[in-house]
Amino acid sequence: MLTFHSERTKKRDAMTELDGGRLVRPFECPERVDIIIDRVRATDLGEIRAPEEYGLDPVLAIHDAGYVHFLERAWDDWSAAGMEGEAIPTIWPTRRMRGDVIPDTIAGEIGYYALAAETSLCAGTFEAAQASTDIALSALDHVMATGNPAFGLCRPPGHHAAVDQYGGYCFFNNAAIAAQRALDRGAAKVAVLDIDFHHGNGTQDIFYDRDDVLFVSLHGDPRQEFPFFLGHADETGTGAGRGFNVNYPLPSGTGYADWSETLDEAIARVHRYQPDLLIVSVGVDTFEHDPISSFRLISEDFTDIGRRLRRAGMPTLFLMEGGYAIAEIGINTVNLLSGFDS
Ligand code: SP5
Ligand code: ZN
Repeated sequence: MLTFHSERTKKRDAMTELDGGRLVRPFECPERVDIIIDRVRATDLGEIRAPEEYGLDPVLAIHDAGYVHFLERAWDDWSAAGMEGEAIPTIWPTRRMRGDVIPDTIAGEIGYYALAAETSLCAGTFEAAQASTDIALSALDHVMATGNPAFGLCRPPGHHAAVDQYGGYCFFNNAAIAAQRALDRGAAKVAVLDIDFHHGNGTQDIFYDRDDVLFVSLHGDPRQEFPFFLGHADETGTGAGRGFNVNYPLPSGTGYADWSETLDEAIARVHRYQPDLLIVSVGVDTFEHDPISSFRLISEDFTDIGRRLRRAGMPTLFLMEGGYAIAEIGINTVNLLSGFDS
């Protein structure tokens, strides 16, 4: 299958992630892309193409304009305010405070727009986020034009990003932006199947009251795992969207026997929906050696996931989300894609 890739995604190279009270080099680093693309080449998965540029219109079809323009200027404002490190929020509009007045200085704005503190803002973040979205949209257009599958090697990832919030390494919600474009270009129904280890809180929230996008997610139980405050099984959608949000929280230590049984259930739900397009939010942080996750999938399991997705028989767009076991991220990702192709 075709892969869409851009070196522009590497413009984000943050120095810091807040992890266990220390500032460490981020798990979500530019080498992730190099390792995956090397594996795509080594296995002859298929042609690698550069994305087209789409500008901000498709981003603004999902995200709040104030949020997008905040991300565009945040690093400059932070530096201009004389801060010495990367941009990290220290206060949020949490319970018992007001969330309806946006502060007008950077230290307050960043708390308003961040959903988590691990993700530092730095120079190049906005450009990389735009490149990531261009990759998703180019891959989408290929699937829509040909009916053939495509892989968007997005980075930074997207599924934690909500209408007006970034965090969990995500800025623009690539899967949501692609789903909306598919609908705008004639699809009637789109399904997003999120198999990243973490719940796709942003994607869920964006489509929570809609029936034209079905969101189905398998993930670590939010009672134990990031993002902690969304992703429970009783979140099934509201209004027109009732019944079109499906969460499968799974316990720490889940291995492929239980995970794949749940995947089959998820695929069956997607199948009943009969979407015109399936978008798979691909995370390989379900791998047994992932440094920040707790499932136990092994490299061969990813090949089997690809095969099961192929049997679902739908036009399919794969978009990269998480996966941080640097040594194996290329093998696991390409196993999934080649399992689909086989
Ligand atoms: C896209 C995606 O996979 N985002 C995940 C964001 C998770 N951020 C919180 C990470 C907490 C890591 N704690 C790990 C402890 C090991 N030192
Ligand atoms: Zn993840």
